Amino acid sequence: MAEKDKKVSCSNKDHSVVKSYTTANLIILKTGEDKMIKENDVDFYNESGYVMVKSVFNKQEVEEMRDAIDKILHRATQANLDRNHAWKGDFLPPEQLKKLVLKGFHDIHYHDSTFARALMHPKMVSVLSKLIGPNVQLHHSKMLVKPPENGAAFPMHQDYPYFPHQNHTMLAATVHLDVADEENGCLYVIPGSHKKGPLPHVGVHYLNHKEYPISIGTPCPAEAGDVLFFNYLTVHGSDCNRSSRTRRNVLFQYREASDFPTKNVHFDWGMGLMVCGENPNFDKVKPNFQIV
Ligand SMILES: O=C(O)CCC(=O)C(=O)O
Repeated sequence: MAEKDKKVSCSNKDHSVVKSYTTANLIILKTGEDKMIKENDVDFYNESGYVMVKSVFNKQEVEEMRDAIDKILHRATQANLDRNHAWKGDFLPPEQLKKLVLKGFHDIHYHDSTFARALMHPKMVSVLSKLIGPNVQLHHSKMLVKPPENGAAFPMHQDYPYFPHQNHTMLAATVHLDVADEENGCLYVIPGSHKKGPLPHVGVHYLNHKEYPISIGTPCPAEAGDVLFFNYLTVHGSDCNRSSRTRRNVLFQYREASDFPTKNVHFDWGMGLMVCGENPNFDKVKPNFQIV
């Protein structure tokens, strides 16, 4: 008998149906998880610094995250904290820059439990444990909503300068909640750029846009539910949203549990949360910062 069809005794009235349904579901999910990425995907990530994983989240999960984003935006407006988080700088002419809008908020898993579930989703864990290793921690979470017509651009940059770590295991998992393409500002990456190590940025923010225009990157179009994983040394960015469609992403940043920060910067609530495995550093479970 196939494992998924096995009936397991339990005390429910309708026990055989309930339990065999549950067992089958678990097995289907487990099979799906195991198949999330293969060895050659891990090799691709190590060589190229990024990998796109299709259909990590299903339609219902995507819908839940979209609803949660709407609610966060609504509460931000009510709290009078709905700011424009579009990046500033010399990468675009000032008159163009001032029209651009980004709805970006950090710590989204503290705003809505949907994101706490998403960042620990079994399919995410399956990919993360292959790309990072058995012991994975959350670093932070955020949402990036590019509205239609004037959604903000991200000049090419590495994430490294924002939160440098010793072993460079840090990666972003950017979850697409809409179809993303070149028209509505999908992500671009420079394959293999992570191998160059930390690059000089303008301030700490972005790379010289003349040397690194967004157009030199490889576009990463995606469908809702797909997740793009990229190392924090991988050069990436995205163009403006010129379409009539919104582009919503949520981004989780993760690291290996023994990869420690080299600078006292960028501390967020929930940093160090164990996403899978165990913390091998028994004496380092409290964040090293003061509550003000
Ligand atoms: O979502 C995007 O378009 C880019 C986000 C990004 O580059 C970042 O948050 O570092």
